[in-house]
Amino acid sequence: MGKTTKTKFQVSGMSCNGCSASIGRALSRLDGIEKAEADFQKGSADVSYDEKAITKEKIIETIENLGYKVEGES
Ligand SMILES: [Cu+2]
Repeated sequence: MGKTTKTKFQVSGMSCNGCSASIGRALSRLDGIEKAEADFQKGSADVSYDEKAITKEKIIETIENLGYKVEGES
């Protein structure tokens, strides 16, 4: 087991709870994701993941493949 990294991604393009739920669902399905929660009002997605099992690039790609845009992280 690697250590858990927690990143908050700034995501634009979410307009309702359905959007944030679909991001959370898609990320949760990936190996290496421990927890993924998006919030459309804040325009953010909090993701806890194992850096050895999944890359940040893969997380960003997954969000963007759904049609949203990752603007940054904090
Ligand atoms: Cu929506």
